[in-house]
Order: sequence, then C-alpha cells, then structure tokens
Amino acid sequence: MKDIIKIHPCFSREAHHKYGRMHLSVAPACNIQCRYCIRKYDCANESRPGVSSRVLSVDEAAERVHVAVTRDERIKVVGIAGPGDPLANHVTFEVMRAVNKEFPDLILCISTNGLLLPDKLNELLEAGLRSLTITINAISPETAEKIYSMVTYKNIIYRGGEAANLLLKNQWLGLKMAVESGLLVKVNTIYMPGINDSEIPEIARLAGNIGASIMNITSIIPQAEFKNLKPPSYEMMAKMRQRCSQYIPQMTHCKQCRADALGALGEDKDMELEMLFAKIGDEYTEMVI
Ligand code: CLF
Ligand code: SF4
Repeated sequence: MKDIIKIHPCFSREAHHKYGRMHLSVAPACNIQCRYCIRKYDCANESRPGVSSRVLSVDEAAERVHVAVTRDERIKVVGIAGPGDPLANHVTFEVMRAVNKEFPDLILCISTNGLLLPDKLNELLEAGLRSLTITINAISPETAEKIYSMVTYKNIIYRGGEAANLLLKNQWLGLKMAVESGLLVKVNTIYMPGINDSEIPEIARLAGNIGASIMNITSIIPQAEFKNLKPPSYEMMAKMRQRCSQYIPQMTHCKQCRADALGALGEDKDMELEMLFAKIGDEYTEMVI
C-alpha cells in the first residue's frame, strides 16, 4: 500500500507534483439524491460542480487510456468518479477489467457515495481496484436526512429517516470492509455550515480509527436545494482541517477535478490529447456505422 501512496497524486502531496491521473467519464447514473447536487452536472462529491462531462463507451474509454498513457508517462492512476456514482453503473466494472487487463501497472481508483460498496466490493477487487474514495457527510441519521432526499436500493426508493439510516449503514460498513480488504482509502466530507459541521470531527475520528489513509474536507458549493447555504470561509476550512488532523491526515491539495479530468492535478484537460481523442471518436463512429 505504501508503494501506491508514493505515486498516487491524491493521496500524497509530493506525488501530485510528479504524477498525474486520468478520469474516465463512464458512469452517468446515480442511486441517491444529495440536496446539493444538480444531476445534469458531474457528481458534486468528487468533482467541481457545474461541469458536465460527455459519457464514454467502454471502447472509447479503453482507447483513451491507451493514448493517454502512451503519450504522458506521468499518468499513474485511472479513476472513475462520475458523472454519477460509479457503482450504480455496470459499465464501470467492464471498463476497469479492460484497463486492468491491458495496463496492470496503472492504479485503478473509484469515488463513490458508498451505498453499494458492501455489495460491490468483491467485484471491484476482482476488477483490479486499488484505491477508493467514499464520501461520508454525516454521523447521525438526523443530519443525513438533511443532506440526502432519496436513496434507491435494490429497486426500492427510500426517503426520510429510512433513506438516511440505510445510506449511513452501508457507508460505514463499506468503509470498514474496504480498509480490511487492503485498499488505499480516502474519505471525502463536504463541509456544510449549519448542517454537518458539528459532526465532521467525529467523522474524522471514526474514519481514522477504522484505518482510512486520508480525509479530504471540501467546501459546499451552494446549488440545488442548498443554493442559499453560505460556504465555509477559508479560516473555517483551515480550522476544521486542523481539528480533524489529530484523527486522520488531511488532504489540502484537492483540485475538485472534472469527471473526465486528465493530467496532473489542476489540469482539466490536455488539449493536444483532446484533439486526438476527438479524432479517434470520429474514426470509431465511422467504424461502427
Ligand atoms: Fe480521481 Fe479521486 Fe481517485 Fe484522485 S481525483 S477518483 S482519488 S484519482 Fe484527487 Fe481530483 Fe481531488 Fe478527487 S484532486 S477531486 S481527490
Ligand atoms: Fe450527485 Fe454524486 Fe450525490 Fe449522486 S452521489 S446525487 S451524482 S453528488
């Protein structure tokens, strides 16, 4: 696990100066509704809200990896972070298997809301997953109920306290199972003043006790039902991170990537590669027509 940390740009501040990641935007569906998410954009749990990525097919995604890693040797991690929840999309597993088969040395990474993590962990491990992010925003069902309006699990729609209980149970169980499986695990928490701030230190404490490697506290971007929420100030963020750092190391270099980001952290796109991908897309379309 230590070897992976050294080259994973999100888990190591040093690595992010040297190595890059590419995101494959292959997962449009989501199985919950966060009140701060507008679903026509990328998943707000790991991406910059307000950005919409084009969804790739399995073949397009595999081709994209092939071209990117051949041209840019800094790319060490291939992540799937949306535009919806990766685990709610079966194509995620197909893409991971295809990438892992051709490039077993690349680190496969996933970012999830955690609802399906206990159910899908084995399949993820078999597909080659090596690092994982889970977004946990609450400890108590009362707070979770303020953050999530709906959960769909095994074709049943849950709301209110039932939805909150189910999601929290699966998130914390999934986190524990993921750590025990040997995966490198990061916990994302969105700081929503007046909603979950009093629970964030406890999330940090529990996540650290369970064995997550790092925590990434990010600021709420007010939109959707939370469009009037005031984001935390720079000082509030710094204070919260400082407080939580006694329990678990804090990430401070997150760039809130797009679901189709490419390159070093902070680089959304490599335009030369984008033009090449566009050309490949045209050729691929011509081929299948
Ligand atoms: Fe992507 Fe996320 Fe994996 Fe990194 S991003 S799925 S852990 S490979 Fe990194 Fe981007 Fe921040 Fe995410 S800077 S948004 S923490
Ligand atoms: Fe939106 Fe992500 Fe929440 Fe799904 S998990 S509702 S995509 S922020």
